[in-house]
Formats: sequence, structure tokens, C-alpha cells
Amino acid sequence: MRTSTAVALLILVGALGVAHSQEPGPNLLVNAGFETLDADGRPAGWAPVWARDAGTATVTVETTGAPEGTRCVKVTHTGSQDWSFAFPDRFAVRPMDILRISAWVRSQDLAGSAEIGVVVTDARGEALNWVYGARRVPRSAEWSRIGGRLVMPPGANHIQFRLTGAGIGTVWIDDAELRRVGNVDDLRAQWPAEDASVETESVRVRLDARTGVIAVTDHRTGIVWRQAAAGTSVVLREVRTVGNVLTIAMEDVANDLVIRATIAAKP
Ligand SMILES: [Ca+2]
Repeated sequence: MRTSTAVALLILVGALGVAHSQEPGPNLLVNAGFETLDADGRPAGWAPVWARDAGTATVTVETTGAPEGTRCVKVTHTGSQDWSFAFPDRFAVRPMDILRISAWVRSQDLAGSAEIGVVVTDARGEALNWVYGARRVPRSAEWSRIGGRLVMPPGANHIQFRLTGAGIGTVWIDDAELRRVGNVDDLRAQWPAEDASVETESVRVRLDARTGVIAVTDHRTGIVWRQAAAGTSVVLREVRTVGNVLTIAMEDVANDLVIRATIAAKP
């Protein structure tokens, strides 16, 4: 790109002295560590395991090797189709809500796949996505913590946490987590920012404060180079212009990353 000689760009990714936007709220899942059993010896508060091929999935509570407390859940599936172990409550959400899911998981001889994720339903109760924000359970692996942040899609109205899978195999789970973190639109309102630009005779660099997208106009050719939007979860935190230098800090709330960029437009 011809403008590259006229624009110097430095981008640093990480937690560079900018505090993260919001701390996660309390765990929405009850008995998330499976320490409490009901009268039948099942994990209290959790739905019975479901399998598309009836009778091919079983849930047992194990008392050895749990990474949290003294108990964990083991799901054994002998069918070839899908199965689900769910927390039965559904939680109200709105589009652009940020949530965090995670769990300790372990697996053995997974012929297919397994993952944690949420069912997202719309206002009519119709499923928009059955495994939204899925985080994959590694195959035949010892205990590891999987998880991350999710940003609710357009139309999201309720979510439900599930451990799901397909095919023969065994999966263990402990210390499951579903927390509210905030809302992207609320964060944007919290840090209002105006579009900013720096300009020289040869180029203009303009930052769209709402999307974080940068456009470079080459005055010599009239060509505008516009960055492809990376996603909907980028929130601008700081914008500063000094002379020909534009300094910005953005937070990618879905990936929990703070990005700092310094853009210098050369004469
Ligand atoms: Ca436990």
C-alpha cells in the first residue's frame, strides 16, 4: 500500500496499565462444583443428562481427583449422536451483554467432540444458537480449565449453560462458571469518544470512535484505505492526538484484550 511510507503504526496488545472495564459478577450456576447431592445421589439442581439416542448417556458423581472440592461429575456416552448435561435455569440477557463461561474438564477416548457453551434463545423462546460461545473439551486430556468471554448476538433474550457432546466418550466436569461481566453498549456509553484524525499534506488518518475502525486517505491519489471491522466487541477507551500522532487504547471485551496503538502520519 503506497500510504505505508507515510504512516507509521505501532500496536501493542495486552494489559498495559489500562484497567479492565468490569469485574465479573457472582456465579449464576448453583452447585457449580457438584458438591451437593440430592436424595437420589445426583448433583443437586442440575438437569438429568439428555441423549438423542435414549439411554446412551449416564451421569455419575465421582469422589476422586476432583480439581475443586471433593466431587465432580462424569458423563459417559455410548451412542453415536449428541448429548447434553445442562443447568436447567435460563438467564435473561440482552444483545451485546458480555458473559464469562468456564469449567474444569477432563476427557477420555472421545470419538467425537465435547464442549461447554450456552443455548441462546430469542424473545419467543426459539433457539438462535444451541452451542453459542463453545469452548472445546480437549480429547483424552487430564484436567484443564477451559472458558472465555461471550458477547450476546442480536436477538438474544435468554441463555442456558450446557456441557454437550457427540459420539462415544467420557467427559468429566467440575467448578462450572457462568457470570455476567457487562454490556458492550454500556461500556461505549461509559467512555464516550469522538472521531479523531491526524493529517499531513500527503495523508489523513481518521479513527471512527464507535467502531474503532481506522481509515487512511492518500491525498496524492485520493484513495481511501479502510480497515475491515474486527468485530462488534471493540470499545474505544482513550484517544489522544498530539501533532501528527494519534494514540488510542481499545478494549476487545470479547477476548479480554487491551490494545494500544500509536499512529504517526508522516509529512
Ligand atoms: Ca467439585
